[in-house]
Amino acid sequence: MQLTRKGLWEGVIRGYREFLPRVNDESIVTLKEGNTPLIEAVNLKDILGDIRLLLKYEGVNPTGSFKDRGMTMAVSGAKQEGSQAVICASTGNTSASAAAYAAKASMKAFVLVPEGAIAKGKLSQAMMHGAMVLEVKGSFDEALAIVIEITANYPVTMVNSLNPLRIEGQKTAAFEVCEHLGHAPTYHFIPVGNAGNITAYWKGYKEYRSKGITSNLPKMMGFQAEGAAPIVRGEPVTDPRTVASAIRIGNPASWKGALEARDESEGTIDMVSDEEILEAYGLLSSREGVFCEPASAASLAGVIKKKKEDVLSDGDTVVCTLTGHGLKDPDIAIETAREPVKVAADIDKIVEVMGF
Ligand code: AN7
Repeated sequence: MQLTRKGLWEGVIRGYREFLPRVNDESIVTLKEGNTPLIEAVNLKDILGDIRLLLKYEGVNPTGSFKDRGMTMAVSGAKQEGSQAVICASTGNTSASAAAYAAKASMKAFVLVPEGAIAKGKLSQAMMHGAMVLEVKGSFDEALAIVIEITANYPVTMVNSLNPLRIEGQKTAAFEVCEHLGHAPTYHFIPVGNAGNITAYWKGYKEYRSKGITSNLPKMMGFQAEGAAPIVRGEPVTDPRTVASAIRIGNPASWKGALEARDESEGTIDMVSDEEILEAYGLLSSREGVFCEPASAASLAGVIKKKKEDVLSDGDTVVCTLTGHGLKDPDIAIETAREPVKVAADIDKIVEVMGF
C-alpha cells in the first residue's frame, strides 16, 4: 500500500483561498487551524426533545479556541505588510492565539489583559508563547480602547477583531458547518462577547448562499451573559460581571455587526444567567463528552432557553458553536464539578466506594 497525502488539512487560508483576501504563500502563518468537528448531541432528548443539535467544537483548534481562524489571517496579513509586532486586548483567548501565531511568525506580541480576570489556561499560553503580557488594572473595554490608540500611533498591528482580516478568517467556520450538513442549519446559536464571531458567521453564511453553494440561511441566535449584556440592554455596561470571563465585555467592538446578523437573519440576541451557563457547561461535559469553557456553554444555555419558550420545534437543525476548550479554565471546572473521593490505598475501601 502506498502512503498518500490526500485529504490532509493545510489550515483555513489554504483551505478556503478563493473566499479570502489574498495572502502570498510565503506570508502564510498557520498552525493548521480549522476543520473542526461538528458533533451530534445525542443525550439531551429529555431537555431538547427531537431537535437535531450539532456542536461545532472550536476547542480543538491549535490554541484551543475559534480565535485561531481569524489569527492566521491577521498575523499573515501583518507579515505580508512587513509588520514586526502585533497587539491585542483580550479576555484571554485572543491573547493566547495572538501569542502563538506571532511566535510562529517570529514577530513580537503585546497582549493587554484585565488583571486577575482571565482564565489560567489562557494566561499560561500567552506567557509560554513569549508574548509581553501587560496586566492592566482595568477592564477589557478599557484595555481595548488603549490598544486602538496605540495602533494609531505606533508601528504595531492590531489583531483584535476590529482588524477585518480576523472576521474574514472566522467566517470559515460557517463554511465548514454548511459542508458538514449539506446546507445551512435552521438556527445557529453562539456566545456573544465582543461580537466579532457572530458577525463573521453571518458573513460566511451569506457568502455561501450568494455564491449558490447553499440555498438557505440560518437564524442567528446570539447569547450574552446576564451581567454582561450590553447589546440586549441597549447600552454599554460599565462593570460587566459573569462567571464566563471570556465574554465579560461591556462595550462590544462589533455591536453593529451583531445587530445586522440578528436583524437580517430574523434571529435574536438574548441573555442567559450564570446558573444557566454553568448548567449547560456541566451537561455538555458529563452527557456529551465535550468539554468546553463556560462562555462557550452560553450557546447551549440559549438553546435550552429557546426550547422552553417554544421557539424551537422538533426537526429543527440547530448548531451551537462551542468557542473554546474546557481546559482553558480549570478553576471553574474544579469549582463546579463533583469532587474527587479521597480514599486510602486499600482495595477493600476502594471497591466499597465504587459501589461493588
Ligand atoms: C471562548 O479573547 O474577546 O463575540 O479577547 O473567548 O467574537 O468576542 C474572547 C471572546 C466567546 C466571544 N467564547 O466571541 C478575547 C475575546 C469564547 C471567547 C467569545 C470569546 P466574540
